[in-house]
Amino acid sequence: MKSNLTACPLDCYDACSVVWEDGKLKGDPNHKITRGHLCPNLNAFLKTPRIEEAKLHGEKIPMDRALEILVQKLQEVDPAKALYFKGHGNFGVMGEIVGDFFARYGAMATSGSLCDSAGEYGIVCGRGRSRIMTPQEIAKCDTVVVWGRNIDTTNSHLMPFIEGKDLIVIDPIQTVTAKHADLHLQIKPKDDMKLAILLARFIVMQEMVDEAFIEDRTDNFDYFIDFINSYRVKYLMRDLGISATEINRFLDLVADRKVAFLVGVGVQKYRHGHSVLHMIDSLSAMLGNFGKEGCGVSYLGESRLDFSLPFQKSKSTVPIVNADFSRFDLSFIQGANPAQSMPHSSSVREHLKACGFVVYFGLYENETSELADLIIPAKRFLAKSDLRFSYGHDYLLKMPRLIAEDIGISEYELASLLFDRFGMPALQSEAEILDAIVASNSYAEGDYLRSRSYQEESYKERFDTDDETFYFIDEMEEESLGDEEEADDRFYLITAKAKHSLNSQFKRSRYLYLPRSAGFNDGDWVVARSDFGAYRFQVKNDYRLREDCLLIYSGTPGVNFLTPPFLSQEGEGACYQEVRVALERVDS
Ligand SMILES: Nc1nc2c(c(=O)[nH]1)N[C@H]1C(S)=C(S)[C@@H](COP(=O)(O)OP(=O)(O)OC[C@H]3O[C@@H](n4cnc5c(=O)[nH]c(N)nc54)[C@H](O)[C@@H]3O)O[C@H]1N2
Ligand SMILES: Nc1nc2c(c(=O)[nH]1)N[C@H]1C(S)=C(S)[C@@H](COP(=O)(O)OP(=O)(O)OC[C@H]3O[C@@H](n4cnc5c(=O)[nH]c(N)nc54)[C@H](O)[C@@H]3O)O[C@H]1N2
Ligand code: SF4
Ligand SMILES: [Mo]
Repeated sequence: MKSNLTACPLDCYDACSVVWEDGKLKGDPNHKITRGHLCPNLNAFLKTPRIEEAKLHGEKIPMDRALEILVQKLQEVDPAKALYFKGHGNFGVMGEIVGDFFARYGAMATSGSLCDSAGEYGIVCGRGRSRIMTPQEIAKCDTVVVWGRNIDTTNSHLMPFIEGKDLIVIDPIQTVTAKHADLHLQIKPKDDMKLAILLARFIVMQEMVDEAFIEDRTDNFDYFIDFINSYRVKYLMRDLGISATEINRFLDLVADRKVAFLVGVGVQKYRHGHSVLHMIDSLSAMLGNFGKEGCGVSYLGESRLDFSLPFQKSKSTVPIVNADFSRFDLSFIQGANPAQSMPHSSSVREHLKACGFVVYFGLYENETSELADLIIPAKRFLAKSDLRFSYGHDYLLKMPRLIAEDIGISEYELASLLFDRFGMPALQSEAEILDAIVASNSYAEGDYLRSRSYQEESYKERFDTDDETFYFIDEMEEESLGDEEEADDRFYLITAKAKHSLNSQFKRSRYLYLPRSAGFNDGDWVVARSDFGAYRFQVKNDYRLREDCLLIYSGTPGVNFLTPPFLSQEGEGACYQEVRVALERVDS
């Protein structure tokens, strides 16, 4: 491997290969997927001011002292009353070595995710495992259906792979991709289940079902048919506000074609998020659209499939979505900004204030560092050794230490110190740990490493379920179909990802975006209010929105004051969009 090659450490589908040259981060032109350009987020990385010194209750202290205080606090508290809370501010695997310490120490950790776990649960129900549909495979399709994923913003390196394809976009926002689509179904948020069932009904009526696939590869199709038949076409069409012309156009674009469904987290930020992914998978399966060239459903895939990672995990966990910091005497927060990113911020902040001792281990000052008792600055990825996987492609990327730096401590250094101070066995060296992970399931391709579990046509021979067949969705909790609540003239809240921020890192939006029909001018101030809280925002008009929707980008300060603390029905996911919002005009 070239000595100046590394990878972007950020939580992103693309996992770009990066060249470190003359003190600059540059795209690696030789990487087959990421092809040389970097996005605004990594471009902002070196310019972003970071925490340079440790702090105790807001006062700067030397790092040695901060580490002593950490050790002492850990000795004082009952391990069962300590929480280890990890985010993915840095997507490298070495972050987990700190979790290994906390597992041995006896702390609680978190389960589920703030991100994609509801959807992943639905995929596992149907296919057994969530394999990545790689960009190389996506490139072989005829038609792309982009469903609740904002490719141009969150996954921009995929764009060249779908160039020239017939394109359908299903999104309540007229995204850049939607503007170029052959068909854009601008449905209401949370209506995906209805739409997918409606499309499935038409696929049956128009005799487009792949009978051979159903016979050979699936088991419970009859139950699936009973399930979709329990919803009336007339009702679905009326409620979706969709025309027969639009449905026919959709069917024309997928009939006898190789279809890549590219689904993102947008569709599953609801209680029934697992059912949506299971239903979209079922739609693809009834068309026989798995295990063949260019066919399948791409979601945030299981990046570490079949790799062995030697990190212990805590046996006792609390769901991350509504983890209550106030129940703990010590919370150790690493690579995350829960005071901003978790739903229902008002309670999260109260819980953090009521926690005995909050340690924040991160790169940047943010809402969480403000509430922390002890701040421990992390080292940047350039100054530590690591390895990362991708949830969008099948490469793993080495991130060697490229510079020496005095600021901060690496995850490995911190874990080594804690292992030592708590009398645990000495750690293997960083290089040994990383080499063993690489060796466990990858092969070299020139300067790069790829996963051995990559299958050209995923699920070609078998699905990963117990009996190796695909399992259709055949039931759902009753209230899950969409919004059956009583008439509610409040806005739907969309909280999508922004181009210039990576969750709450880098250049964060401050605005609430509105359709012009809402009657506000750019620069007006409003209080946005939901059943869960309120927050003051400045507004901007956005012509891309439906009349019944508001957009607040996910890193926007205050967005999660509006969102509910619910857990999804399955998968322990967050339900950021299970909410309606009213606006009240206020003076600036
Ligand atoms: N620039 C940038 N890139 C990122 C990130 C970032 O913050 N910034 N974050 C990274 C992370 S952590 C993740 S998980 C991924 C997520 O990336 P994506 O999966 O693309 O997620 P989102 O941007 O949340 O939502 C995608 C789309 O879903 C639409 N949507 C919202 N609600 C619904 C709905 O009910 N139905 C339908 N059909 N569509 C809906 C939104 O309008 C949006 O266009 O992106 C990663 N990449
Ligand atoms: N309303 C709403 N809320 C959302 C979402 C949404 O769509 N809508 N999306 C959710 C999703 S998909 C996700 S993934 C979460 C993300 O939420 P979080 O995991 O909280 O991610 P960030 O807000 O990006 O915070 C990451 C922090 O990691 C720290 N960090 C960066 N690099 C390093 C490092 O090398 N070492 C250490 N120790 N720390 C580091 C930085 O200080 C940064 O502040 O947010 C969720 N929140
Ligand atoms: S954030 Fe994503 S697109 Fe941007 S450089 Fe990193 S991996 Fe590439
Ligand atoms: Mo995420």
